[in-house]
Amino acid sequence: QRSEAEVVMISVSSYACQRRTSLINHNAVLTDALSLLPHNAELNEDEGRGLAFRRAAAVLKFLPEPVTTTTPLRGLPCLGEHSLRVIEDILQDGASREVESTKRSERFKALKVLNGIFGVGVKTADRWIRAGIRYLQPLQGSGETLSRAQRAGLRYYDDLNQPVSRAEADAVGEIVEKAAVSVLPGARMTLIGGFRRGKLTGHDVDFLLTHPEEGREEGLMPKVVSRLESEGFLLYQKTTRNSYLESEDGPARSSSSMDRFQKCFSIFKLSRGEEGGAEQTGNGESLTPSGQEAWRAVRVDLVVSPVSQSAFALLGWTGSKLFEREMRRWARREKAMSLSSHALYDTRQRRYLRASSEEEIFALLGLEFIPPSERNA
Ligand code: TTP
Ligand code: MN
Ligand code: MN
Ligand code: MN
Repeated sequence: QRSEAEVVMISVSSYACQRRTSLINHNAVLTDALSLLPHNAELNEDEGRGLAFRRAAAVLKFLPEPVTTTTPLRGLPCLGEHSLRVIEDILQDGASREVESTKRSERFKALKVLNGIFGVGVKTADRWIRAGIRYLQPLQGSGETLSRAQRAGLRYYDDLNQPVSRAEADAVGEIVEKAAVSVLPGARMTLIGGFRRGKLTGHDVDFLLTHPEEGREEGLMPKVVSRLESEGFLLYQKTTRNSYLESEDGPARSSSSMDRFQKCFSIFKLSRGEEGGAEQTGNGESLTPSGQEAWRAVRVDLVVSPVSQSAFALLGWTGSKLFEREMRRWARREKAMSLSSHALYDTRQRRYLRASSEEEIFALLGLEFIPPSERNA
């Protein structure tokens, strides 16, 4: 009979993109605790350490059973001394002193509130905290100059911190698809992000738009956005060129393809109750019979991709973020390739590798295909 340690050690790759991570997490108590620590590490501008905690949590998420002792964990990848100490404390004492004192700290509490504002990143939150701003009320009276995004984030703070349900995601999908097809017949919409991975709730809803004929998708985003705007569905929107690409290390890509890759970060006005119905009351003040407001604000991300890049866009926008990160690490370190949401570049052959499906991309990278529902690392 094999020991527990052996069974576990045989099957755990250090790359999350080689592991099948479903939504069933047998170690949520431990991963919840570990996931607080990256927050803290990143706040102290220690991104490497933050990533280490994320990787450790991802290994625990993958395990087929609840962990009861740290013995079988020794020898697993990504679990460093620090993570093991936190796990051991929780298993022995029911809580980790480090995690509990983090949770109690004023700094952490303030970070959670301020970081929960749409448009506020860790750096801004940190600056505000150092200026003595801890909560929403003081921020509003502080004289800090807020961006348009941050003002919208404050206005819809409660709604945006309320998880989005699958029914709401589908309702938004119907609205977006109708708008896309009406401004560009034949346009295709795909649900991406966490909901494509099977999550039951999300912090937003993400959609990929494309058209089967290359080039027809050009200019689609502004058209969709103004259609949605004229129909009264948008409380906020910011359309940008894809700057995500530029921040990645990789070979320079032709600017023509970059110009076409557009995304829109938006806040939708979604009517309550009759999800699925795309009807808009037009009266923001009206209440439902139960006394709720008749609509709520929902964060929605849209991205438009030319069909030639749509497999890469689909893969890159399905997540999880750690899974994506690990795929790029695998590509770079093990295959000397550069993967982005646009393309796969082989640095030895000095050429781009084409792919028209996610399956092909995994194959080009020498990876076993992992379906979206098992990318929840
Ligand atoms: P998110 O919507 O941030 O995350 P999620 O959908 O996995 O989870 P949640 O329920 O919290 O919304 O990001 C989805 C994917 O989009 C993620 O894999 C990263 C990718 N992405 C980009 O590729 N470029 C971008 O500019 C952004 C914002 C996200
Ligand atoms: Mn499992
Ligand atoms: Mn999302
Ligand atoms: Mn998103």
